[in-house]
Amino acid sequence: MVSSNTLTTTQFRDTIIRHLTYNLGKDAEHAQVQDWRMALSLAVRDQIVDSWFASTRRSYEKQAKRVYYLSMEFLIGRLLEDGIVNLRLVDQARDALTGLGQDYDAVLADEPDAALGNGGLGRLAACFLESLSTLGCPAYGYGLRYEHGLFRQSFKDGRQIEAPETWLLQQHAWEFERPEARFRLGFGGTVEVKGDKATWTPTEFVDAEAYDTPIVGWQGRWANTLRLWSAKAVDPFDLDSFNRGDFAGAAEPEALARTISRVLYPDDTTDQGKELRLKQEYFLTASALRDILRRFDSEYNDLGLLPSKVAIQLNDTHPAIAGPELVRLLHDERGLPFDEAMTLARGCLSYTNHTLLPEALESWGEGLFGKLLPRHLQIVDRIDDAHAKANPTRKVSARADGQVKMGELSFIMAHKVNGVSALHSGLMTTTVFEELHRLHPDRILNQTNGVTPRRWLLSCNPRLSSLITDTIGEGWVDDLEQLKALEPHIDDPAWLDRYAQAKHDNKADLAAWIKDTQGIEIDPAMMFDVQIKRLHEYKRQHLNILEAIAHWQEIKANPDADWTPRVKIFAGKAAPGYFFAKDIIRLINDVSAVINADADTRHLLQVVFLPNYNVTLAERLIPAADLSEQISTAGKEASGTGNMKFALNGAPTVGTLDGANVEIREHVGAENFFLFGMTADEVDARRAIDGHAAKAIAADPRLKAALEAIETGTFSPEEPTRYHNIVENLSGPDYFLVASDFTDYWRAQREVDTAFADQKGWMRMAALNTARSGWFSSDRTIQGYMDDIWDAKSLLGG
Ligand code: 26Q
Repeated sequence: MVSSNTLTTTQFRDTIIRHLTYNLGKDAEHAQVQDWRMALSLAVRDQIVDSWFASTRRSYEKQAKRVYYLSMEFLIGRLLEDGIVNLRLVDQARDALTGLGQDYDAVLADEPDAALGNGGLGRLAACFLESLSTLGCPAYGYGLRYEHGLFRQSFKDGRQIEAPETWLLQQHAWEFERPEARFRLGFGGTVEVKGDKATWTPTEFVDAEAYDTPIVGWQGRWANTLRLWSAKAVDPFDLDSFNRGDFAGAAEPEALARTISRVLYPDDTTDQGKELRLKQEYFLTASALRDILRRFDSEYNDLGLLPSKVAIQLNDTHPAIAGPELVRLLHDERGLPFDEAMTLARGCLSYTNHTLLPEALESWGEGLFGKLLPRHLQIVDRIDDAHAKANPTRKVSARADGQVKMGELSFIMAHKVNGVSALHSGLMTTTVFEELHRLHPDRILNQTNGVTPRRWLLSCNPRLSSLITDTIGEGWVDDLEQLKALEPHIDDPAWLDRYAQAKHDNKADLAAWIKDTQGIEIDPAMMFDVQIKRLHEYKRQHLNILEAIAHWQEIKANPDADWTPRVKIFAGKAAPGYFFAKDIIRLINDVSAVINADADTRHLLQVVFLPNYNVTLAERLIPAADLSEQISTAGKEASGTGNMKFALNGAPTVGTLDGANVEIREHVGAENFFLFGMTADEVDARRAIDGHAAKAIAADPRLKAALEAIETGTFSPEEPTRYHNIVENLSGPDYFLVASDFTDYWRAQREVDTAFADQKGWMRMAALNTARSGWFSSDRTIQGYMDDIWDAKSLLGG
């Protein structure tokens, strides 16, 4: 086991009791599970605070360059276990709580997920914060303190139902409110320009108040701050209305102001053009920039030093208004010449692109943009003019066709622009940013995503972690490439048995949990085939369920053949307005009901859709997975990060050559990865073929029969037409080429069956996936950003 902190169990228990008594006002006799959870959290937090202060002090002493990570999303999940694991307090915390008569695991499980993000981009930001602290890089995360995170998902008759997420119902143990850190922000109004001097007079104001959460790195050596902004009314209520007896009216300004940080936009691509969203983006960005300049001013009095002291990373274009806003602060408010302001801003800013999907590239109508941010619209034009002057051959601009294009704006205002996998970064140079790349060939670079091994192996998979540490020591926890040292052990049958035992026990735990929560019984000996991610046509959950249907039909036709038993596990949310994605969820649930009820086949094939996918559910599923489904249409998934978590935890991939799958396959070896499907180049050629879907269906009787089963109501007998829309789409336009990739997917899945039937061979493959996934640590990714983009240094050691 990983060794532990020097704090004794007794000391720790006393601290818990002290918090329970004096901070929560509860006596141990009457304390409920949430009281114990709060007391434990505060006791853990105590241990973080000293390191947090020390880190801040050291950053000032060293006059270090700081990194500011601006993101509309931080998909944190739970923090308690993370803190306990990173501070190496696992034994003390468990013993202390047990000694107090409490169930340690139940106390940890009481913490709600902080679901302040939609999916990959938000979870990446959370992994990055943890790695920044582990590496001792001085950094702040800046985001919004949404009152409601991503909606809670349940199913009614197979259909997705959304309910608000209320993670703040109980007090949030980790944050410190900072009433003194408050900025007033304006919207709307008019601009008066006199020569080079512009004065913006907004008409609407709102205050931003900071809440700080310390983020501790491995072994508590360093802790950075996640600073989330909450919107507050300038005046708590309207006294005039109140005095007139209009109590609702009196409360209105307050309610209106607070809408800005009320709820996370539950869409990860398409929900665009909404005024409130632009307000949220400006609110985050403007508050962060004021805070950054305030901190800079407290240390330096030469704005020329900005790029050497401040690195600002834009997590996608959502905070792209940082470009014009920083120029405005430096030029309008601090009086620097415009060109100099622009140069300094660009020296600080860099931008990460997370998608090439055209519908996900943000743009704002100039009417709306100019109404809310009139001065910024003028500055966007001046940025375009300056860029045009410097690059007379250019054809692109940030403002075009009545729109402000946030991708172009971010590119022009950043000194570095990165993609998130090798394939994706390459595609950036040939597709959306082709023209800008020609003008600035040194600006685009790649930083392949990674995941934090503390959460995604050490903490979520204690059985495998213990085996690894027993075998090679604990150095892997912050140097994940050390997993390579496992390779020689994989040939030792006794070692491989232990590896298999860990996987089996994880599967048995998951099966028991599924039985408890869903009432569905699954046998841990079956293959656990898992696809968990947001619902999206390009991610092709419908390809997976079509294969399940075809597989079921084949088993029914040949019940005595040598089938490899498998359970297909799905989880994921659909954006509330994405009706096609919601239909796919319902179809999977309908198929699940029919197939699981079939006594002839259910020992060979089952389908389970688990509701309310979130970080905590991922932590439960990934260690128990045998097979990782990464089956997006090639060229569409920028990177993926779930794919890395599965490989690390010993689930080989069935996947396309898309995003980071390409690099995973290179690292784990082609023989340990089940490849299928068209490449990104082939995809475009295939789409150009007239009737490509119909041709694919005509050529594959299994696909044809599966679609017919859906179309004739096999899974919706009470409403046979329910899925006509899906069938029509897949037989007609089929933009994401489900039909065209089906036959090869089927082939790959049968190869998976054969491989899994040889359990020794399979476990070898699984263990090789673990041993060779070290490169996918977010520590490696962050070191890459520090070296190639931020020019930031670790302050650990020395
Ligand atoms: C935009 C405008 C209005 C409302 C919402 C949005 C919005 C919100 C979230 C647009 C996109 C997102 C999220 C995108 C995302 O999660 N992308 C994923 O990023 C991961 C981390 O780099 C990659 O691994 C995934 O491949 C990519 O899909």
